[in-house]
Amino acid sequence: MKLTSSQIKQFNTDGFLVLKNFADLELCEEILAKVEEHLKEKVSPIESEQEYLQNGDTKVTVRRLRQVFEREGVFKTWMTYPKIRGVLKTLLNDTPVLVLAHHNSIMTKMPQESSRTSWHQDARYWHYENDNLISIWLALDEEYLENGLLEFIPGSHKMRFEKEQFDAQSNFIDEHPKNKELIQTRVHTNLSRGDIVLFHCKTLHHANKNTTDKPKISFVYTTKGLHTNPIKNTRSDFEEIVLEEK
Ligand SMILES: O=C(O)CCC(=O)C(=O)O
Repeated sequence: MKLTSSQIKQFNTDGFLVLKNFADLELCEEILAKVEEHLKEKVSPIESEQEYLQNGDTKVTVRRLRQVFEREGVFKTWMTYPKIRGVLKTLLNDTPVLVLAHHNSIMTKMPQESSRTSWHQDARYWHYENDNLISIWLALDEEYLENGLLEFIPGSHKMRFEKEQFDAQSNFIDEHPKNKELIQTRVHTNLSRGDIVLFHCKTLHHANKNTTDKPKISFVYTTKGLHTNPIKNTRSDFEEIVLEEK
């Protein structure tokens, strides 16, 4: 698939781009069926809500199924989807490479038990020579504000911030006077099954908790340009897969 010049401009200006009806619906359904199995058995590695909140609770509510690439053929099929390769090549201006160290995951928001994800830039814990990294978010069902849809701050991937605007976990502080006005510029687009959002690793985004009675399940993975090297001996220095155009 080829992006239009206005889509390319939109990504470069805003730091994210929504592509509606992108993924095959049958594939989404197959992914969902497998996800349900992994969630039921809490197949590791996972990130739990309790460890994320560091609240000492011994209960385990899955927040994220991690390292999913090798788990199921349909997960691999999505992460190597031929239709997306040209899109990523255009936006990265380089050959896309799958980064298995980060966002190689299924993200969940369980009713009642999910947490809010504060404003942040994904690059906060990543270690690369530059910022040419894009994540791909796939909605596996309806996503809207009440069940924890992602919201973005347009243009934030190009902004410079002071250290004091972030807390100790590198979350962009809601109540900081310098942040409040910017946060008001946030935008969202409701998503349906098969829609994707491509977002730059420095675009500020957040998501509320799920206040509905149905789980929200999404797939998220990260890619980088071939010439964007991880810093040696960091978490980012991990397995990668080159996505040649098909
Ligand atoms: O669904 C969410 O809570 C947001 C996830 C997110 O922003 C992330 O994984 O970087």
